[in-house]
Amino acid sequence: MNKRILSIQDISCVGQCSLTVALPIISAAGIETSILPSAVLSTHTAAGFGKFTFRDLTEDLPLINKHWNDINVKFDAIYTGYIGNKSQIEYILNIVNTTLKKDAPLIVDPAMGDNGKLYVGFDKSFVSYMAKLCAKADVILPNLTEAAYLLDEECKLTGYDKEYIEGLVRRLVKIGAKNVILTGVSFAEDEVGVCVYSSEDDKTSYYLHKKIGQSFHGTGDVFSSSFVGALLNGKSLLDAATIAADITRQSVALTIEDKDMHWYGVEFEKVLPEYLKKLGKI
Ligand code: PXL
Repeated sequence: MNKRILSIQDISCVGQCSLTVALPIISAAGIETSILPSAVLSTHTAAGFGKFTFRDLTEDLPLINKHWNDINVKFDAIYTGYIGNKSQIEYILNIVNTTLKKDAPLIVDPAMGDNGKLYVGFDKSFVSYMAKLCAKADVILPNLTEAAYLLDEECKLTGYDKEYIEGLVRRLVKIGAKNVILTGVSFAEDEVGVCVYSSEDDKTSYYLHKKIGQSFHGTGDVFSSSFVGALLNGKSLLDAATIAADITRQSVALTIEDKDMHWYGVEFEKVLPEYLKKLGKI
């Protein structure tokens, strides 16, 4: 029987992020992907699209959960991303408690900021709620900005060393998360990658690769979704993070190669065959 995951994040109708990324990538990995939209937006909220619509679905969350509980719907994993507002976090914790199978993983991408800043619409109080969700997670996938906000620390984006990174991941597991995949780690100008930390064996590993100068919106969602699909296919934390980093980097490279490229997200669709090869599916 196929595994079934629930992904909770917004639908940005146009913008190549959140559920429009998670659904195709995790489905391609052979995992049935149920979704729970936290909000429906006309586009994502980053600069460039102008004034976006935002339909908040907070009230629907407990109703959907009640129906699922009535018919005993259970999931083999839950993966959360961009959450519409802090009051949704309590509902999501309840969904996790009542629908996640015993010993099944909760994977949390605390998608709330980048480049030292929180996304539009979020504040420190939202961060404290997101920290509560991270506390219950088997794996969290913050970038450097999100890690610093979760710890209520000053955000260092450059000029740090391994000691700083390893301190960050160890302080993050003190919040409660069992494993941390920290993204956007870079010790030299021409490289970037991930730090993988498992609290069980207190071990940090790195996967660093050549940096592509241009950054794109939605790469965090491509990374997290590819990671989740690989993890649920039995890959280790480090192997899943390595596959996800490669898929994200290749998506960026192919987007840049496209002379009619769009600016708002990456053309991850082109890399799906490569993803399936890495998972040993084709
Ligand atoms: O990629 C993260 C993300 C998801 N959803 C929405 C966003 C963003 C980042 O800005 O605006 C609506």
